[in-house]
Order: sequence, then C-alpha cells, then structure tokens
Amino acid sequence: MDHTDILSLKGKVAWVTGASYGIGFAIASAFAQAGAKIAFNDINQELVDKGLASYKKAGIAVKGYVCDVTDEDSVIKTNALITKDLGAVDILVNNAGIIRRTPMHEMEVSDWRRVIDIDLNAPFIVAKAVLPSMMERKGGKIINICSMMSELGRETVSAYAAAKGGLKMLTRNICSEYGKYNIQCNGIGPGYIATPQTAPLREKQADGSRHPFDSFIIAKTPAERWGTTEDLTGPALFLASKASDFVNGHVLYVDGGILAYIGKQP
Ligand code: NAP
Ligand code: GCO
Repeated sequence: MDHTDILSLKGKVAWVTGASYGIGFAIASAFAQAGAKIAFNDINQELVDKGLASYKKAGIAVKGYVCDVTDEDSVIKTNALITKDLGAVDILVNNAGIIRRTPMHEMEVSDWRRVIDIDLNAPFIVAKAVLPSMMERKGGKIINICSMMSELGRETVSAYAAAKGGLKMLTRNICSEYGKYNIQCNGIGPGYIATPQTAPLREKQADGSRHPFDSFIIAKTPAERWGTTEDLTGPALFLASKASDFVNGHVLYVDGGILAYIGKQP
C-alpha cells in the first residue's frame, strides 16, 4: 500500500452542515485543501453569504446552500442540488448544532425539543438522505460531531447531553447497519473549543479576570488550554479519508486529555 496520499480527498464530494463559521468552517476548509469539492449549508441566505465571503477570503472554493437541517424536504432537495452541482456526496459531516444552557427544571419544553431536533434528529435526517447513494456506490464516510457531553453531564446542558449521547449511539448504529456497504460512520468528540458557541463561557469578568468557567476548563484540561478549530482538522481528515477505512462506529475524542483526567485539586 502506498501511503503518500493516504489523507487525500481528491475527487471526493463533502457536505459539511452548518459550516459558515466555527468547527464546520475549519473542517470544510481542510477538506478542500485535501482536494475535496465542498458543499455547506446554513439556515438563511444572509448566513450562507457570510460563509461564502469567509471561504472566498481564505481562498477556498465551496458551494453554499440554504437549508435547515431539521427540515427533511429541504435536506432532500439540498442533497439533490449538491449531487447536480458537485456529484453525489461521499463524505457527510453532521456539524450543525446548538446548545441551550438552562437548569433543567426551568427549561421550556420547546427549547429542549429544538436542541434534540438540531443536534440529534437532524444528523438522522441528513444521513438518511445521503445513505442510499452511498450504499449504491458501495462507499461513504459519515462523521458526526459529538461532544464531551456524549460521555459526561454537567449542570444546565441536559438537552445537549441527551442529544450528543444519542448521537454517539446513532453513530454506532449507522456503523452496525451500513458497514457491509463499506460505509464508515464515526464521531469526533471535541473538547472545549474556542468558537462562538462557547464564547459566553470565556467572557472576561468586569474586573478583567477570566470567566470562572474558563479557568475551570484550563484546570480540567491536561493541555492547559482551550482547543482551536484547527485541532479538529487532522482527526476529521483521518476519518474522511481511506486512512480510516477499517475504523467504524468509533468516537474520536479530541479534547486535550479531558476525559482521561480527574482534574486538579483546588
Ligand atoms: P457554532 O460556532 O455555534 O456553529 C454551529 C453552526 O451550526 C453555525 O454555523 C450554525 O448556524 C449552524 N446551525 C445551527 N442550527 C442549524 C440548522 N438548523 N441548520 C443548519 N445549520 C445550523 O458551533 P461550533 O462550536 O462550531 O460547533 C459545531 C459543532 O460542534 C456543533 O455540533 C457543536 O455542538 C459541536 N461541538 C462544539 C464544541 C465547542 O467547544 N465549540 C465542543 C464539542 C462539540 P447559525 O449561524 O444559523 O447559528
Ligand atoms: C458547555 C459547552 C459544551 C461544549 C462541548 C464540549 O456548555 O458545557 O458548550 O457542552 O461546547 O460540546 O465538548
């Protein structure tokens, strides 16, 4: 086996959901540099245009589509459009996600449902849309962006933890059901990554000191820092490429060691 191009995605079509910025943007950019043709979506034209401008600035060619990943009709139409514009999807990254931080006993049921809908139901909806063509072509890669909360709980994130725990099991089930078609479905479990989603947890205090949660994460991470979106690109390339053709149903935690560590004595 020649390993020179083992991480190459040349000629592959990759759809990264919710990738106007943040983790999805970094993964889509890395895939483009590895040779893939990239499609991304966001929920409205303004956000898609913003994303397109960021990719253009970074010198990355992509196609952007308006699509709410919770809307099955829109997902089916978007998959058909991507197939027409770029070719059938070889690599799907279920990245779009939201979080609501509210104590569970105060959480509105509508907020709970929205989190489960975007973080768990949507990966099912988008994977369902791309699977038939992957099965027909006997190959495909599905990467679900999981979380520390696929393994751990913490106060205020009940819906998110329930969804990301479910997403880990959906990952294992897609592997179980479609491995025979040479489809690999794996997860990435990012640790605490500096993106807009976690910005409220890093806000400076009025006196200029660190947010207590920021200090807590530094103390809880053996690497003693927050992750960057670039920390996730190598692992994503591995799971999207032929380098991982016999890796299936796995969640690769990219967390600077959080899950291995009991934490510092205060
Ligand atoms: P982010 O900065 O908030 O980006 C999330 C993206 O998803 C945004 O582009 C957002 O678009 C999009 N999105 C939300 N709802 C959508 C919908 N219904 N349809 C289409 N797109 C939608 O988050 P991130 O930190 O990059 O997180 C990306 C993924 O990694 C998420 O699944 C998140 O849970 C997971 N994750 C993040 C961390 C972390 O520390 N940051 C750690 C572990 C896992 P809008 O512009 O419309 O909001
Ligand atoms: C939180 C965080 C997280 C993450 C992430 C950790 O409030 O605890 O936002 O849940 O961003 O998913 O892996």
